[in-house]
This record gives sequence, structure tokens and C-alpha cells, in this order.
Amino acid sequence: MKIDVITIFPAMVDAGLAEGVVGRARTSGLLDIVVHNLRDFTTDKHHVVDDVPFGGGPGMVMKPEPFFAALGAIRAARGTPGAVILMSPAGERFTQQGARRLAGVAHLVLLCGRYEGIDERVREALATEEISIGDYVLSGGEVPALVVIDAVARLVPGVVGDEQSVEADSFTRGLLDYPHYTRPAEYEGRPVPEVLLSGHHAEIRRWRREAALQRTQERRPDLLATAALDADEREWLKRSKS
Ligand code: 9D3
Repeated sequence: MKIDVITIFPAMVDAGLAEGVVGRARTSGLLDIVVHNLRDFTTDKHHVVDDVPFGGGPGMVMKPEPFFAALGAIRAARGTPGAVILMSPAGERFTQQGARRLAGVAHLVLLCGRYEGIDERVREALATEEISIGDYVLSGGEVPALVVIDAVARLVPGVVGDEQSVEADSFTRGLLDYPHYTRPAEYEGRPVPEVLLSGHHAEIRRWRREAALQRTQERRPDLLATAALDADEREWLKRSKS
């Protein structure tokens, strides 16, 4: 999969992509990610990327020309992307479903803004979609771009070593995860649930399913409406409510 990121803080994005499963997938060639410095696409002596807003008001607006030039260079060097995503607090909320959709696109370009925002012509003419990672105010699109890349990359076959762990992922099933334990079997007076030490794999599976259901019901009941539940799980939920 190819990903290009356009930002005024390339070091920040590169640092976030250097470690962990994404870092390994980059060095192994599974992920071809290029981070571009927006200032490289300016033509003035001081590499200015922002300007005052037409109509007045506080703050600065990112100029359109460097974004147009950067995307033109990407198209020339790396082909026409399948999606050009503007990272924006006004975008559509990013979810696991959105990550699955983007994992099916061979080439993504992510545009990161700073300041008060980006000139509207960038959105109109370049972006094919606009994504927010949630309802809180960040100082720019770089951290959101890292969030999107991380969530999408781990769905690309081979990026996460253990395909089973991707498949079992809580949000893949639509439920929260069950509790995890490792040694020691008792720590500071807190024992590991007996069943996990028993070696009874069918019982362990059942305990984990029920623990995941219970947690989801307590903390995120909204997820139960769309979770992939079998007949047993629906029965368990019905009984737990009474
Ligand atoms: C103080 C400026 N805000 C006025 C309502 C608008 C604003 C502009 C730019 C707020 C945040 C930002 C910078 N944020 C992003 O570029 C961003 C973002 C976010 O802040 N939250 C969640 N997802 C995203 S994606 C990009």
C-alpha cells in the first residue's frame, strides 16, 4: 500500500511512523509511505505557507498553492491516488469501518492542516473526502493522520504478524476485549481467575466471551446494537439483564 502525507511538520509524522508494526512494515516494504514537507512546494524566499484570512478575523489560513503543487508532484512521481483525505475537525468521524474501507484503497494521500484552517479551494478541488478523529480540538492534522495510518496499516495483510490477533480485535467483532492476565498467578493478593489456569479450553473461551459481553454492556452498551453476536451471546445478554 502507498501513502503520502503532506505536512509542515514532516519530522513529527516520520517519528510516529518509525516504530512498532508500522515502522517494521515500512522497512520491509509492505508499506510505501512518503512524508512531504509542504514548505518544499513554496516558491518564495521564506517558504511561506500561510496568509491572513480574506474578510478579516483571527489567525492565519493555509495558502492553496503549496498543496496544489505538492499533490501535482505526488501524482507525477507516484501516480493518481485512490483517495485524497483532508484531515479536518469538520470531517466525517473516523471509525474501524472507515479504516476497513481505506485499507482497500491502494494509494492514499493525507493532507494535514495547521493554523485556523486550509483555503477552501483545497477541499473543493483536491480532497475526495474529509476525516475527523473525534470531537476534541487538536492543533493540527498530523496526529490525526498518524491515527488513520496506524488503524489502516494494521489491516493490510502481513503488517501485523499475527493475523489471528487482527481478526480477534475487539472492534472487529464489535465488542470490547476481555481481561488479560499473565504470570504471576497471584499478585499483591489479586488472583488470576481460576478458569484461565484450568487448561479447559472450551471453558476459557466461554469465560472470555461472557467477560467481553459483560464489559461491553457495562461500559459501551451502544456497541451491542451493531455487534456480531451469535445465539448463545444474545441468550447470555437477555439473562444478564433479568
Ligand atoms: C480554534 C480553531 N477552531 C475554531 C472552531 C477550528 C479549528 C481549526 C483547526 C480547530 C482545530 C484545528 C486543528 N485540527 C485539525 O486539523 C484536525 C482535527 C481536530 O482538531 N480534531 C479531531 N480531528 C481532527 S483532524 C484534523
